[in-house]
Amino acid sequence: MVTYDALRQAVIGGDEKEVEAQVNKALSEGADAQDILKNGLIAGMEVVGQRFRAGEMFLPEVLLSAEVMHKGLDIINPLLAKTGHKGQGKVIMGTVEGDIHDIGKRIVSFLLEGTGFEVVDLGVDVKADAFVEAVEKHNPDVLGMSALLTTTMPNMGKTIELLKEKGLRKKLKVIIGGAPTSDAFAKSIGADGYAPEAGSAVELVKKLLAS
Ligand code: B1M
Repeated sequence: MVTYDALRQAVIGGDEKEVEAQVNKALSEGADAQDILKNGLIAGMEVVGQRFRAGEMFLPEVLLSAEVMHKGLDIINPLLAKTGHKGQGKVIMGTVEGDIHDIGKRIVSFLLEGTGFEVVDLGVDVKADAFVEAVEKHNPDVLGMSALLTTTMPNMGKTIELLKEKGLRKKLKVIIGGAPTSDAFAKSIGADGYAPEAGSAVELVKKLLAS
């Protein structure tokens, strides 16, 4: 059985070479790409998040861990795309205008991709009209918006209002997430749902599309 302790430690320690070596080793031992993502890369980042909240890790270390995690993801991404049963649905993701935090949003995107969703990631600092243009262009099942700043949260509501103005709101589900957001906030702006972390975001998307 493949174990991921060394991979998790390499993510936590921000060791790029070791992350790549451990991902390749797991693959050569027959590990499943989704398993590597969940039990190695994401599990490592979860520890980083806990340590950061506890004041045991500092920002530059968090950023380094996120960077090396993405190096690992780069290796398994083509496999995730192959093994994930594409056709679960299409999701547009982005961090709202004025906000450049993207670590959490990328984790949600990768997890959705790993579960078989097609994800169009618009990146960060995405204006309401850019979200709407992307909805018109890609015709997604779900629009996901992320915000990490209390000052940028209102831009989620702005996007939903613009979708309504353009007559697009009823064509898709809208979900939101990011540390300062909440279920109550999602309801107040007319979103269909809120997820506190990446795993529950995937569950939420599945639930909304099944309903
Ligand atoms: Co900034 N920052 N930051 N920052 N930063 C916070 C958010 C802050 C809480 C730190 C603090 O003061 N304690 C604070 C916000 C305060 C507030 O508004 N209440 C803050 C601030 C103030 C700022 C600046 C204004 C600082 C300055 O310049 N004076 C500035 C703003 C820049 C801007 O956006 N315009 C700024 C800048 C930065 C960096 C660039 C240095 C860097 C971002 C790098 C990057 O993203 N590429 C950064 C970072 C790293 C943080 C902290 C330390 C960590 C955020 C993070 O990545 N967490 C953060 C403090 C903290 O959170 N404790 C902080 C790890 C990540 C895995 O978690 O993003 O929560 P998270 O994502 C989770 C869930 O929230 C959820 O799933 C993810 C995975 O489980 N989720 C979703 C996220 N999006 C989702 C979408 C969904 C569903 C779930 O559906 C669509």
